Amino acid sequence: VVLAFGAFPTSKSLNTYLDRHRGAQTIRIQPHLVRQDPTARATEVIESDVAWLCEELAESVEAARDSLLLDPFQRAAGLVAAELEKVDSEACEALFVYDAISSWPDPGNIVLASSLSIRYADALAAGNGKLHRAYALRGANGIDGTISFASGIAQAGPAPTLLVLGDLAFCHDLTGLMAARSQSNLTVLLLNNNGGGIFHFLPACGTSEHFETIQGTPHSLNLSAAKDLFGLDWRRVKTRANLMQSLAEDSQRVRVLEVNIERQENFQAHGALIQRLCTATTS
Ligand SMILES: Cc1ncc(C[n+]2csc(CCOP(=O)(O)OP(=O)(O)O)c2C)c(N)n1
Repeated sequence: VVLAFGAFPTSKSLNTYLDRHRGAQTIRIQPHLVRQDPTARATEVIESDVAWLCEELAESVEAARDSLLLDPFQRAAGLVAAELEKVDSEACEALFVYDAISSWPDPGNIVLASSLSIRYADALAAGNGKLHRAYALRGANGIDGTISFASGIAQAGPAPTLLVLGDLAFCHDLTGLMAARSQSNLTVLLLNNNGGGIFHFLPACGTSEHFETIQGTPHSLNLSAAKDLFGLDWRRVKTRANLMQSLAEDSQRVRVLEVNIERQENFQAHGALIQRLCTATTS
């Protein structure tokens, strides 16, 4: 039985997994009856206040620690975490994201931009036992408004806030730095791969001579010029050790840590990393 709460999930891995188990009884629980099931998996829809229903269910359900799902997932997460400790690649954006989130203070906020940032965190940094509040913004279409969003979260309280985003999302909301610049509790991990890194993960990548113009969209801007414009603490981070050093240092201003990895190189290193993690969890 699958209980589905809230909006339709965006995670491709989760959707693929749920599609593989279409035979399962799937009950959607949502506060209204507006259809939220584009792939028609639900066998039933219950209109209810979600928090109230969860509380009521919790009263009548006996918690089982030896869950069929939880245990294998936790075992796999443990194996992945152990393997990640041994990986020393410097060519993989995901590992910079993993390091930053793993070392981020607790309690703290993590803001994940659309595109690869949220996928990296989803793949590698889940369940590290820390009290992190994770935020993501769909915006009007995905990569818009991200810096302003993170600025609002940093302003809402003293907790240290880490924003992870790509260079196009950064450019899209550059003026968000106007509002953000007084937030010394905000750190921006900028994954600058000079364009849309996510498109290298699509099957269409490399099939057309127009790929770079239409999807890669390199801008070749010197983004660190924003340092003077907005009075930022800007550091170019070349290695994962550099990143850890920079994170450990105090900053009185908004801190931007810029990582530069070439898109195709990142794509290949990422594939090798995932392959290695799969092997570690299945062998
Ligand atoms: C406002 C908006 N414009 C365009 C898109 C289409 N889009 C999806 S991902 C992406 C690339 C984003 O590049 P970047 O922010 O640098 O992140 P990366 O892909 O490198 O992780 C684009 C342009 C979108 N989602 N939202």
